[in-house]
Amino acid sequence: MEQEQLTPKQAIDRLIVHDPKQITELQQFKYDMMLYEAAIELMNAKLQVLQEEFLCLTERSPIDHITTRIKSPESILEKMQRKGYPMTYQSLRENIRDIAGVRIVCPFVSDVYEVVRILTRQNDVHVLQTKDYIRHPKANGYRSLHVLITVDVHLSSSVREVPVELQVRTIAMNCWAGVEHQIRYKKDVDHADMDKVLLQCAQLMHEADTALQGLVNDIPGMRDDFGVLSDGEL
Ligand code: 0O2
Repeated sequence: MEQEQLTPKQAIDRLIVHDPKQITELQQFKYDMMLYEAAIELMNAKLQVLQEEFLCLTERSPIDHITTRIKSPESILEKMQRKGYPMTYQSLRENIRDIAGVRIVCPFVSDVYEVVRILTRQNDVHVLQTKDYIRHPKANGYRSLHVLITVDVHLSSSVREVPVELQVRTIAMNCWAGVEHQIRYKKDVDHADMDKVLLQCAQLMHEADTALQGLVNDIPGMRDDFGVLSDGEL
């Protein structure tokens, strides 16, 4: 029999008519997604204001670029399975807190910490958890500062604290993570040295970051604009 072709909207409407339990969850899902989109827009606006202000004051910004994403349904389901969470919508709402993600890429390591300091000082931003994979890199070499925050989203009759995962890293760390992310999906390829080469590359990126930070620290005229990290902080 020929399959009826439905647009996504028609499919959703049909589901709503036929299954009362799924209506609630579907509406809830749409509402939650609206909240995550709003939270990302708010964070984007904050970061753009900071970027503009820094350019105005110092002619350079501690933020090189920003990307945002809403976690894909496949990635959400994969994570729930991997972590052994019950496969229900309620469990998704309780356990998956990185559905809204904002990645901030900075020129220098000191910028990473500076941007996080500035953002988390704001009254409507609340820190839930910090994972510092810069000072404590993952075994594979991954470096990045992860800060799980909530941002206040003002709605028609309430304020919701919506979780957003900030991943803040240098250009070098981002370069490595982007390449590693692509290679990770080719793990079935038989290449004994893959992990070793990735780790070596992560170390090279780290050395580059350390050398560039050293320049910032050593040149007095640059210090005010660029922030300074002491040797022990890298
Ligand atoms: P996507 O595409 O960003 O959704 P998990 O690591 O998922 O078991 P947790 O504690 O939430 O659980 O993770 P963590 O350590 O805070 O990091 C989650 C995210 O950081 C990942 O999201 C990646 O974006 C990034 N990340 C963490 N480790 C690595 C790594 O080794 N390499 C790269 N390239 N990125 C990493 P997702 O869900 O994997 O993907």
